[in-house]
Amino acid sequence: MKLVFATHNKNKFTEVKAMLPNRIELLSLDDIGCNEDIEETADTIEGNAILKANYVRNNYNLSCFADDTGLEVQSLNGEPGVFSARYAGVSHDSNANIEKLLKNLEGKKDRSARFKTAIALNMEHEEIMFLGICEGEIIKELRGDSGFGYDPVFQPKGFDKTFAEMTLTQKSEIGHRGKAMRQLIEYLSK
Ligand code: ITT
Repeated sequence: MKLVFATHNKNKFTEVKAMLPNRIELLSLDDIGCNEDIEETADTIEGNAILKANYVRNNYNLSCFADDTGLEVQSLNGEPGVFSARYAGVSHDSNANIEKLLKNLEGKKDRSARFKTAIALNMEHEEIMFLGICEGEIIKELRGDSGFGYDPVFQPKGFDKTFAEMTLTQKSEIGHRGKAMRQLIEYLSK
């Protein structure tokens, strides 16, 4: 079975590919010749996942899924949320995003946060959404150099390591993307 994963984020692609059984051949946007930046104009994480999956389905007529992920920080009213990639203004500058996040949390007692992943699957006659949430907190300094994005400052609940201090397998076992992906895999195996 061939399935396109509609992402330009190579770290996400690596995480997802490592979880999928061999019988699913995962294609990247590069593999199908899609170099466009798919616009994320929805105001929810779920909405943006649907936009990305629909874009590939409508333009390339291929079965596809897309992941949209956001970091929701309790004491910042759910920010950066849907703006996680461009929190500091420049899209995908993780260092600037983390710097802004730590600054906005200065002096706040409540540092609880959660990652939320929405995976939208779009196959012929089937459009389904899978959600994965991982609760945790934002620590005060950066720790670890694995992973990507906000991983160096996110410590999942019940662990004393950040995601950036974990292996890919550990992160996937407890993380938001892993939770959503396992539902997708179960659905595809039916
Ligand atoms: P695509 O839209 O091409 O999939 P993206 O990087 O724009 O890639 P998102 O909009 O879903 O992906 O993600 C928003 C940002 O949230 C992303 O740029 C990262 O900084 C951060 N992020 C997403 N997943 C993460 C994870 O597992 N760990 C840490 N940060 C993550």
